[in-house]
Amino acid sequence: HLAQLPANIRAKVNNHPCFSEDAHHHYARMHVAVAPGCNIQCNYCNRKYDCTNESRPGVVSELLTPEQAIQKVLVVATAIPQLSVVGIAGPGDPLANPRRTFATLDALSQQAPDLKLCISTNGLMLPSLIDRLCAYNIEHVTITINCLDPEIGAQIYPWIFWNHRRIKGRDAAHILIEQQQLGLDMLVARGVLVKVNSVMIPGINDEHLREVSRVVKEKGAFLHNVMPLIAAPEHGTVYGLNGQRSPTADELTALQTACAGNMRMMRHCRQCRADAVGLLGEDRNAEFDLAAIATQS
Ligand code: CLF
Ligand code: SF4
Repeated sequence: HLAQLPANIRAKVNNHPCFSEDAHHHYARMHVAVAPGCNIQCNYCNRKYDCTNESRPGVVSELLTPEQAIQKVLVVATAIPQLSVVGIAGPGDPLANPRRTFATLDALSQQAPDLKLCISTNGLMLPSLIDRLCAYNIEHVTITINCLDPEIGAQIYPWIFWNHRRIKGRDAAHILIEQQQLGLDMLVARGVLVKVNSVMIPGINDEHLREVSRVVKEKGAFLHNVMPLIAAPEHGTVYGLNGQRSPTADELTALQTACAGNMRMMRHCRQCRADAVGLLGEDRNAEFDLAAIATQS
């Protein structure tokens, strides 16, 4: 199916393991966990752990400074020649940590210009930071969009932090949704390939996600990745504690198949840690701990 894409798009996805299912057998990605803070609260997230917009809950990644991140990337790039993408996906939201995120992107674009840069965000700060982001020649951005309706959003997001204030409930969801949709439009207008991640939450947004898929496709998103909510009491999330169930594998597949009639769906996501290293589904991070990097660089 890659062959059916226009040449300029094909060139952007053919070595990105998440944006192309074919590429994930041959190309590796690494995440640098430089972004600790977050500007919203999701009911499926416990902030002691990695951002659950991409990661499985209950996972703790070691935070790196931008300087440590660059050192690590240079070491990994030598050790894993298939490395094609460096992503920032947590442990919080990259755009809620602009100083650390942009320092990392800046250094990477200078010191590792052959690696693609990728970020995954909740989208709240996308419109205001898009020009800074696009200055680094970013071709791939993921926005986690769980709903278009503030009534549904209020059941997923208890609050956001916006213009130095905490905003709650429906108003919070309204602002978040607006910024996500605006950010999507702005990225598409700049030629950035956008993947939309959605967390499937039974009884809350499961039916609604078909509409989300249809709308983001219409707006020009390239790929939709519906991920299952993983909720267990021991993760300490609101959903985990209040008994919210996860979808079954069959329910997830049925929704992905329903959306696939219209939209290009990702089905090979591995819900990676914020410090994952290697091919999707393998994690070689332990080979590259900070002590090992310090001796090699
Ligand atoms: Fe990382 Fe995400 Fe970029 Fe990929 S992961 S920031 S788009 S380079 Fe990929 Fe991992 Fe799924 Fe994410 S398999 S969790 S979709
Ligand atoms: Fe957690 Fe990520 Fe949601 Fe922030 S955006 S609350 S880190 S899942």
